[in-house]
Amino acid sequence: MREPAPGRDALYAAPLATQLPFRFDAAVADVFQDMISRSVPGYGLTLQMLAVAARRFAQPGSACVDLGCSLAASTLAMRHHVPAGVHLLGVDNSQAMIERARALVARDSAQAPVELRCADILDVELPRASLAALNFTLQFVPLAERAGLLSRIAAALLPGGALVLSEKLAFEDPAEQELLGELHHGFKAQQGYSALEIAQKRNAIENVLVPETLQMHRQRLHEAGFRRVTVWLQCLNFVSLLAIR
Ligand code: GEK
Repeated sequence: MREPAPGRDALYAAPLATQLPFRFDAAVADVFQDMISRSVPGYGLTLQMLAVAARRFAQPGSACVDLGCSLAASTLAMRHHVPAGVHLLGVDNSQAMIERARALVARDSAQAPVELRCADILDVELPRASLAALNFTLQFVPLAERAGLLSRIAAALLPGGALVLSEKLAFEDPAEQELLGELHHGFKAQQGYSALEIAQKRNAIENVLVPETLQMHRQRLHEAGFRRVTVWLQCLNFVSLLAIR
């Protein structure tokens, strides 16, 4: 198991000769906790809300699943609040993330069993679950695969089970898109990222992270079989939805 280096993200700090598309490789995994905390307004609160969801929705004899688990932050947020008899499954297709996540889970004090699997969430067989987290992951899944994935999650959830879906948003109104994009960059600047870092990261992530509108998410969740869909957190162009089966 590889111990995660709790590094500060400076991956885009120096001018890059060639700009490669963003990948969840070892360099990103090493600084991921810092990167996501300083890039996603409300990220810490989404983790706190997953703990609230675990208390409300996790049922003994079922699983809580964390799809696109990265360093298992959402898994661990749930793990500390599930009742006895719940097991957790975290899935990520980045080997670098899973290696570091295993080390973090090994150091964690909670008791509920955790399995971390290096796999594509589009292929993995989902266990019978009472709570699922897609915390900033659907945005990396090809558009054509998103509806099928949500239907599979809905089918795996017990009646009354819930999905927490957190995403970066796009807006139909160009002025709203521009304003919230600008404010998001303002947030990143306030978190200590330079203008060069913000610009180089934006170029790297373009076409890798593909955001959609809130209306699209709501509609697709209903079509997948969720009977209640509600926004329970939003900060700028980042939203978290609670969808109940
Ligand atoms: C958190 N949820 O800290 N199969 C498996 N994993 C995938 C796939 C896929 N098809 N596509 C992307 N990933 C975490 C944060 S990060 C969000 C999630 C971000 C994985 C990818 O390897 C990465 O680890 C994660 O999804 C997205 O609560 O970086 O903005």
